[in-house]
Amino acid sequence: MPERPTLSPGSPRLLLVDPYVAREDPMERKFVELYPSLGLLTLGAYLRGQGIDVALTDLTFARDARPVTSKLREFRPAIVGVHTKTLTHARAIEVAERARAEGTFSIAGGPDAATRPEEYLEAGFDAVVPAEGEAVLVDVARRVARGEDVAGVPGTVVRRGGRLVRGAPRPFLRDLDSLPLPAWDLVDMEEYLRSWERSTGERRAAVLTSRGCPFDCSWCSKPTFGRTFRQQSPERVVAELRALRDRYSVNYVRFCDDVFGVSRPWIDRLLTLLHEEGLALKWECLARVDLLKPDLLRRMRAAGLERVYVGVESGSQKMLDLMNRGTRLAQVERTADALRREGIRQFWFLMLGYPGETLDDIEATLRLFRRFSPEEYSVSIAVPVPGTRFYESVKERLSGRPRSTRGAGGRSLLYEAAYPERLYRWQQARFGLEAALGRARGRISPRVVEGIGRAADRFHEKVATPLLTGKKPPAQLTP
Ligand code: B12
Ligand code: SF4
Repeated sequence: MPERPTLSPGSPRLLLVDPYVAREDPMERKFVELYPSLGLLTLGAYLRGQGIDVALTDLTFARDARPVTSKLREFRPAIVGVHTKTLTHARAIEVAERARAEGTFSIAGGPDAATRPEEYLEAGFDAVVPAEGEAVLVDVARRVARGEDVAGVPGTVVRRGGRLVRGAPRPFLRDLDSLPLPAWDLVDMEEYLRSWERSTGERRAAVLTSRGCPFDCSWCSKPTFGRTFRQQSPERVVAELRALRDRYSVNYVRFCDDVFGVSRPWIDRLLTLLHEEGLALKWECLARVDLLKPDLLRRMRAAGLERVYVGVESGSQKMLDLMNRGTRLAQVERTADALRREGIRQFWFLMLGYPGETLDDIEATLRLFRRFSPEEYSVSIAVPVPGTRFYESVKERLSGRPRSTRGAGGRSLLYEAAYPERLYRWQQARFGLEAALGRARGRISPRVVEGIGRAADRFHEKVATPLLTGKKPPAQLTP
């Protein structure tokens, strides 16, 4: 088991909470994607290393937030730290209310609170950390335990007299290798691993090798780490993989980096180490088509790579340029071909409704999709997230706000785009049909598949498009 530092009887106590309740999430019932929050596990390990007594209440497998109150009464922390995502906004607020009822100071961190700290403060949190949490949480925990005010502490936002008081920004941690291994023992790892074993036969865990992303896509929200990019050494990554295998018999890893393998020398070294260590892990990652060169993919496959998530986004070069993706269609084609050749599953992310997109651009995306038939995909409707250039370009035309990044975001139109929402929903259905036809190829006659495809295209052109676009002329929106 991991080493725990000895804590003095007077050590400040801090309770971390993950307010995500999987059974409340309809998507979770369909696609099992359960991993403990790496943010919280890393915070927990770091806080312990600084002499703070930490516990974690993880609601993932719970029915509701009641375990928070029991833990507050049993553990008596000075401070409750809550991880936030848009999806879990309401539950996070409920945790703050439960903390208040027990007289405990509450602090929110993570991507959602970072984007809208004032809402979390108004709803009852005592403080918000809108960035990297390690150093600031240690500072706040010590001050709260000593009964000091935290207003103005670097890295925090609080409310005083109806106004926001922001502390100066804190510098990011320079050396990610200095972070301890995630404190997996703070959650019930066996429950996560069993749930993966039941659905896939594998014992899966998530690993993060870097923080941030050096690219600059116009719609991407990077509330916590901004445009910074830091990575662990390949040696440190292998140490974490070895620990997961030895302690938890993990045999499949999801690398959760925003973009995996940004630096070629780094990934080359990691692949060499994986080979030398003989860890025999299977793995998956999210990467960019411009980085996945065919020779690299061959090496990655040999080192256990099973599946890659790629942000293809659009089949129109004009749209890729408007999104500032920095990728070329030729790179998409080269990568999709190489993935197929190497037998690596590909999951494509596609986006509809970005400003400037016409029906022709959507057709180009559908043609690309048809040509390569990725094994898995997701087609979302562009969501203007506050803080992005996309949001700035459409903020005068908002028609809703992302309440849940799953429910509203990506599935509903939240700004006045070129076409009505029903047109985008119909287009999503066309991708669904295309995927089904792709799967049917090889099982039913190609002539039948082609015939259904042609009939669907005719219906789209003659009936659906005129009906769904109505008479409204496309809005002239450019980012
Ligand atoms: C890995 C990952 C996943 C994995 C694993 C999630 C997990 N359980 O850890 C999977 C694939 C399962 C996943 C699923 C989803 N994800 Co996700 N995911 C990520 C990703 C790429 C990395 C998360 C991570 O580990 N970061 C590294 C750690 C170290 O950072 P961190 O968690 O932010 O924590 C740091 C700070 O935020 C802060 N902090 C965090 N919590 C707290 C608490 C306190 C008290 C304090 C003081 C500080 C603090 O300190 C931490 C350490 O410095 C991020 C993008 C990103 N770069 O963050 C998206 C991201 C978090 N995911 C996102 C989304 C939308 C989702 C889904 C809803 C996707 C979907 N539509 O299905 C689901 C939600 C599932 C869930 N259980 O909540 C969004 C969240 C946006 C939002 N505002 O809510 C992000 C930001 C991506 C994006 N830009 O859109 N995700
Ligand atoms: S979408 Fe991906 S590659 Fe683009 S800026 Fe965001 S994290 Fe980086």
